[in-house]
Amino acid sequence: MGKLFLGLDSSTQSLSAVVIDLDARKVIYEKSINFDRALPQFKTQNGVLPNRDPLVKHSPPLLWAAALDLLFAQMKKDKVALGKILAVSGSGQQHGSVYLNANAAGVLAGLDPKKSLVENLDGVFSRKTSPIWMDSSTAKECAEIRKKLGGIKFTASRTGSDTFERFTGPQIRKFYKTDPNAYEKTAGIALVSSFMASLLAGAIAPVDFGDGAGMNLMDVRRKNWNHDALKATAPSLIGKLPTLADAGQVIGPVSSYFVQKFGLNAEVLATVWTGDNPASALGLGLIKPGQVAISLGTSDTFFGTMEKCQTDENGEGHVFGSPAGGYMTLICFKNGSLAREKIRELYKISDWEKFGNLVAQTPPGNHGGILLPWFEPEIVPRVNKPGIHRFDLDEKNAAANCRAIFEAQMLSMRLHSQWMQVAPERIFATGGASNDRALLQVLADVMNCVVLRIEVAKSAALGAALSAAHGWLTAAGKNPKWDKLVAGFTAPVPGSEIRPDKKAAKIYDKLLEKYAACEGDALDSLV
Ligand code: XUL
Repeated sequence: MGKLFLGLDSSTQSLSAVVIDLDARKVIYEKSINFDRALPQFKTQNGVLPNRDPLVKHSPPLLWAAALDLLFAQMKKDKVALGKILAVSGSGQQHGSVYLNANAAGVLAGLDPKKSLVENLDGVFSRKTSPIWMDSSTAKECAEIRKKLGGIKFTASRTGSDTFERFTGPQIRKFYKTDPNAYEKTAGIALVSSFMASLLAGAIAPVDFGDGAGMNLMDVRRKNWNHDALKATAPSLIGKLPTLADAGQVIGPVSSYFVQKFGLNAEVLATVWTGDNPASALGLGLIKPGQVAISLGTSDTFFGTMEKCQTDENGEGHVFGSPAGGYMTLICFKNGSLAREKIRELYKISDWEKFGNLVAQTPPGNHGGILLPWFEPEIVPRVNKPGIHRFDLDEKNAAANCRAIFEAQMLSMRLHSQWMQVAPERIFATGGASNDRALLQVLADVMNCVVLRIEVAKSAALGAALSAAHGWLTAAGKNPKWDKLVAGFTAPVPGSEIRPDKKAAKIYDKLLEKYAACEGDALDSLV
């Protein structure tokens, strides 16, 4: 058995573990605890507490702590060699925040293994529930902070992103405005990632530069708290925020709670966690500037790595610190598979193969037909009034509409990622819809770039395990190299390479201009 590292991922609906054997370059164990099913006493639906206001999305932080106990118990039951693990790291759903009172640090330092984590944490919260990334109830606070920081461009260039409803700063401001007493009693504010790391370390953990950039509070270039942003958010905030650090940096030995209760070695290192997207980027092997992955899931996400910090003047994309050094960008298109499925339903197409055949019956460029598929409110571009818009496209022509949705989504990605100034050599595609070769061909042609499919189950937890390995090796003075670390864990699916068709690529260069004009017209009509 080689060197073992544990990566955890605390996501919206579940807590997952991945154990890697670094020397064998293998994932040797993986497991997930589904919150709703395993911990029904917290009464969550898909990990979120029901609320009368559809914009408010909170979760109980104790649920995450209870899941950590359950997951370790499960690993012990499954006879994972917990005593051989050298370091633990993790990732959390981004932006969510946990509010701790003055008792927290003491309680964390003395976690009692005779009690559960939930029992231990009784009385450490100044706010019972945590707003999470799905919350969109802070439009007012976003506008207030953005205004104080000098508008979209300045907010984005300082903090890495324009203010967004789900980001932590606007959420903190709303808490301060609606419950100033509880805000005052808050001694520490953690992210989901740093809260979980604090449990493992038995001490208040730092926030890393990846997840920290999802708060609208960190200076993304200097990598420290930005005092103007803090001032625009809430009073006395600096005293409530943890320090900032690199993901994977050693915090100290793991709390004796986990040693005594689950048999971890007393020398296991607890390290700084990061956000699930930065961790996923690592898990997908994105470690060099210019590498791009596109995750085609419920929503479509565009990830890219950059050496220098380049922020989006239009405020649509985000820049986070990358755990592998440098920066990563993230652009989230909400109407991903959701919109593709809606078109399939609309034209009563029974499966994706038939859908792909219809796409193949139409030429690249679709004779100039454009479809804007905003079935749901869209993040990029910002659309609050959902609806679909057709330009030079016959609604009755099923094949043309199937091609049009693929083309519109890929053209939108190209258009809205131009600010990154990254010309990728190849693009990795992942997520459910990356099985669809017709879609990937459109992607390759629109981007004029080779596309390769990559399949990594639990990419965030794998990235976290790699981050733990990096932290441990660094602490041992070994100067680990990221390309060597990730090698062997992530590889493109053999035979999945799709090359761009040069003729089609030229057609899309032209169509991009038309797409941008149509998008502009549609957005104007919504104002
Ligand atoms: C990223 C974001 C989501 C969450 C999901 O900005 O809000 O991807 O991180 O867990």
